[in-house]
Amino acid sequence: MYVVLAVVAAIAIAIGVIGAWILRSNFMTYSESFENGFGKWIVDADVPEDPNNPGQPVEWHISRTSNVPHSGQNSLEFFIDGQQDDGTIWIETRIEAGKRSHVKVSF
Ligand SMILES: [Ca+2]
Repeated sequence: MYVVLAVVAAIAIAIGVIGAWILRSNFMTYSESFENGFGKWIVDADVPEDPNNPGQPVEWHISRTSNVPHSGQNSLEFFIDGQQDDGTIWIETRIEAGKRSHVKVSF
């Protein structure tokens, strides 16, 4: 009886370890605290021309700042002049992913 229970327990543990290994291998966490520049991130924008300054885009920037960091000493400040009610600014980076990926972003 004890041998059967031991075998069942060993099989259950093996299934649990293999299952945990498979699930863990499918998850990847990437975080960036911007303590050393922008890390792997690059800045980009799609902004309109400023009608008050023809030929120039509306004022915008994404820069490192020491104001209100979530962690460490630095964070990013996103600014865009919204008076024209248009424009988008962002940071982007490449991530290694499988054929199908579920991405969760938090900030
Ligand atoms: Ca930081």
